[in-house]
Amino acid sequence: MTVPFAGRREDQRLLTGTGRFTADWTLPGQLHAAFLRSEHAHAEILGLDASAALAAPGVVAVLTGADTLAAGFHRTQALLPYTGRGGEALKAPPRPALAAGRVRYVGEPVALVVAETAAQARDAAERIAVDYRPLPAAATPEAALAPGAPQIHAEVPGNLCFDYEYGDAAAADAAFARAAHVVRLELESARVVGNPMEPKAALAAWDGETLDLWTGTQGMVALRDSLASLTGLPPERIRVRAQDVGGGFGIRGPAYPEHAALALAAKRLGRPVKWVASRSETFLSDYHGRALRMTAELALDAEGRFLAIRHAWLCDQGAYPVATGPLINTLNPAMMCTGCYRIPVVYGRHRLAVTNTVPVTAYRGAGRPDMAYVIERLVDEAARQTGRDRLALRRLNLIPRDAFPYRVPSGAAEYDSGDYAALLDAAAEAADWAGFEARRAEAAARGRLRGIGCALFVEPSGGVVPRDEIALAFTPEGGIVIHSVIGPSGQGHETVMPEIVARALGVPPESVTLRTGDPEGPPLFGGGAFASRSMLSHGAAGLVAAREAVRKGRALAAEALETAEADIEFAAGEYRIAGTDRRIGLLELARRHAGPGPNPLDTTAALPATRAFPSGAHVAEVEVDPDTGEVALLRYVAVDDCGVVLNPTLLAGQILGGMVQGLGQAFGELCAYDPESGQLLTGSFLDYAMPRADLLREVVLRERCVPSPNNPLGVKGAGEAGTTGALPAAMNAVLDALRPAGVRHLDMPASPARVWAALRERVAD
Ligand code: SMO
Repeated sequence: MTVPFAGRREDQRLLTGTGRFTADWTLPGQLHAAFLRSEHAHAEILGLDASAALAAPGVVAVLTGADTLAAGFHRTQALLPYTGRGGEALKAPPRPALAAGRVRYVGEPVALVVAETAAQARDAAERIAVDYRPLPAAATPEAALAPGAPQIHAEVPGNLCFDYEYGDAAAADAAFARAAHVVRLELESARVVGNPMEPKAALAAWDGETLDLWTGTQGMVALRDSLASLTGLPPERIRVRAQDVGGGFGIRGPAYPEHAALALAAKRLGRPVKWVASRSETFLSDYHGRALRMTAELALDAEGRFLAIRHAWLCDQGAYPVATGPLINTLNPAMMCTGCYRIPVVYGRHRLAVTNTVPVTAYRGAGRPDMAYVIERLVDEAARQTGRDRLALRRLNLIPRDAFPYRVPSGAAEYDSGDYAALLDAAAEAADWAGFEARRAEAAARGRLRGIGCALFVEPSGGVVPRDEIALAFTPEGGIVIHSVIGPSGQGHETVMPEIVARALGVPPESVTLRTGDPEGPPLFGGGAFASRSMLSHGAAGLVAAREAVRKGRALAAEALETAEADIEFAAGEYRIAGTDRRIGLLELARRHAGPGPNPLDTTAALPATRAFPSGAHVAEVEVDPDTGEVALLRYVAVDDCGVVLNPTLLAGQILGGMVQGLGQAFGELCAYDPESGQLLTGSFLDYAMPRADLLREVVLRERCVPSPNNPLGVKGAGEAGTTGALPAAMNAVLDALRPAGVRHLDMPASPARVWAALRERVAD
């Protein structure tokens, strides 16, 4: 039965249970796998006995680190295209597909069992006996960098894998020396778990010499190249396939050791091998996010003007630096290091440490929410310490709208366009900021602590890979297929990509469909759906391709209409001889040229990657119950400049989704390790508080678009803006509520327990 649905094109399939996620793929003769994982944070593997597992019912094979090492699947995956302090490159140790000789975090894959059923594989994995010699572990970056800390990798002396700096240290020292006020904050953006709805899963099969890998991905090429670097397999021998992906968020970007181990098993056994992680396994083995300690200092003159800002970050990379992990802790923050403010001098130093914990990579925002968080908390603190109004202090220091393109003093970025003052005004108005003190008084009469907080941010989107390619294929049935490696995971690309192309071609959107990750399609290069980049990369490439198809059609139309090409004009999907009613539709023209081979209108476009800089002003209003520490988020206003709006429904979905993900971190999510043993303490939803629908009451979303001049669509990106604004807006509101009660400091998450404790340990100054 077909249910009529007027929303996104993909919703018909997803809402009627006919989506195809990784676990839904089944190949003839497929086997099932289970991983045995390390129970130690750091240990030597003295011996491994798989004989009982091999004798268990249904078991076909057991692979260990010896096998993956012999196959050469222990390679260095993470590289940075630039050096840090003292010209030193990132120290990247090899990443084993299965641990050989040593385990470095709880959950690291040690052995792979392949059996006829998944239950048999799981049962047999428990029969593997591993003889471990436990080693001292370093479960925090402070512990890892301390003198005498256990050495986690021979390649990373002192466990410091990268030491990055930007800006001008001497100029910053001078500015701080002559400042009228200096404000300093130490904050944490604690480790979080991505928790996509779809757990990690993969199905590996070999077709001759080529690996087919079905798995959750944010981009077929990105995952392919990452897996190639992990295994040494040539990229052209890997085909990454996916139809539906249940959440990406950054952690479905890079390849995992499980992918490599499954690939090897499938090759050895000559049969497809499938693996689906449990939720507990997802907690223990998906890349984690954030894990940052941040110190920031702001220097102000006597009038409240910002003179300089200094950042010092300590970034936990986990046990292995992963492809995107180091990048997000260096370049992304350096591009945002002065926020929306005209601060002439900056210096930042970010130290990246390896620890005996799950590796950390990009997680929605990838360094952006953290930098926005620390800057906006700092500005609020500066306002409080200098006795200034929070909004007035911001307005005094904003980058004005006529200052674009604006070069960030770190030199890492040039902001394309924006109107930050307008965002702030619109947000303050929509939030009724002016009427807040009356609401605070009314709440106080009820014994409640009410607070309001705002956050302004500007963040990078796009970039990451050199170019993005799109192909348009005109089908014999009279439709158009967009081939892309974009890697959607719920954003609505199947709806918006055809809209972009259809609009440019003047054809009905229903005649255009998006096909991603189609191995039979043309070979394309391009980045995936990360860094809020899909529309300004693939979307804009779609527009370029559509325009090129129109251009190609002119000569064919001239021929069909028996006239000179110069006489042809194109509008509303039709070629016409200027000044006459003789015309032919684009789709009709394509149909006439349909044949067994490619259509002459088929087009491939490559768009060099560009960046844009979305910005926003978010306001949160909260009420705290001082008896329980419970925080109610009463109202949230988000005013965003994401550039040109392509589809308002999808934009709202992106902003809302990002916002809830950020609010999850602000109010509940925390991935905790025992600092001594390195055991993961929050390994299930019983211990790890995900946001629920009742978190949100009233939400107001507005946009104030300033088109980006950097791409043909004028878009700026929206995938991470909600998260970037949510952390600082929410926490500034909570601190505003708690300050009258004497609380000066609070780290995320503002959970009832933490808020309650802070109210009892209030620090007067
Ligand atoms: S955190 Mo993202 O997928 O750049």
